[in-house]
Amino acid sequence: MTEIVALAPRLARRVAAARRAVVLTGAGVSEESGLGTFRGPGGLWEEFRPEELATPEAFARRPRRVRDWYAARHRTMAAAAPNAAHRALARWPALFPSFLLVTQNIDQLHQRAGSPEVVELHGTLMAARCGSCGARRPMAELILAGGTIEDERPPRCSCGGLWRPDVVWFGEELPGEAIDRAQRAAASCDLFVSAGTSATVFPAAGLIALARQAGAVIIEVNPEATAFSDLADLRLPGAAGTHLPALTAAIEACRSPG
Ligand code: BV8
Ligand code: ZN
Repeated sequence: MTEIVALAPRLARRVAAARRAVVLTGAGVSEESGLGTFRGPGGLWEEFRPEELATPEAFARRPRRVRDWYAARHRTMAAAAPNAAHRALARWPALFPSFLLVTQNIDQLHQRAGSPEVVELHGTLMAARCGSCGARRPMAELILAGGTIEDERPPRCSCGGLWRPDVVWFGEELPGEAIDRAQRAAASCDLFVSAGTSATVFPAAGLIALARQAGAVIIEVNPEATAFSDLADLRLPGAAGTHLPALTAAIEACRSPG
């Protein structure tokens, strides 16, 4: 049974009038697909600290350990299926004249749920990249080419560079085109939804304040409060797989003519 989100009349009017919507997602929207979050209980980083593994220094120091961590995450991501949250957001391009889906996730579950266009701020684990020449290849291929377990040296590109996951590590710049596009959209939107993110990693989390400064309606979908919860006009305190389909139905209802 789809839970109903009852939008207060004033909010419903603003949502009905919205023309430029932006949604920012984090690990929480993939949690119901069986993928761990980073900072929640049992999160990916409970046993590891981000500095240990998701940094260029960690990869330089212990390439095999970093590569094995990503190979394990790749296996679970490739086996995961999109959930109701991903499927609901795939309906949003039809709801607004202008819509941008921005994700911090690297699992490509939005694309697999049918979202036609996704801005991936932190890259994707479905691809590997040469750290020197920027060549790309499917991550699955790289894992298969992995080499012996004793081999600490990760596979090298024909140019001599090291193959690595095509993700953005801490201390690395985000892809310029991705973050510029996301910041421009957040700074000019009239509806911004933050779903399944602890809003602790920048510059991604900064998008929420940009939307607020633009005067957008801010909706947060998260069972926990975050540092940005007080900016939200509406907090939906629960799972994205429940609240996003309900919010989508509520928006479809208040935008359909008649
Ligand atoms: C940058 C890819 C410029 C890899 C990730 C020192 C040196 C350098 C930079 C910094 C520094 N100190 C601070 C910084 C900035 C740093 C940063 O923000 N650090 C934080 C920790 C303070 N940022 C950077 O380094 C960025 N680059 O700034 O470049 C620069 C360059 C050089 C020098 C200076 C500056 C790069 C950041 C990108 C890092 N890469 N991922 C990988 O995935 O392995 S970030 C990582 O965290 C994940 O990708 C994830 O996307 C991201 C955010 O996490 P969330 O998605 O929010 O997940 P989380 O678990 O935290 O939260 C889940 C939420 O879901 C929870 O709130 C939970 O309640 C909720 N939830 C749970 N279940 C559900 C749910 N919600 C809904 N439904 C459910 N069912
Ligand atoms: Zn190369």
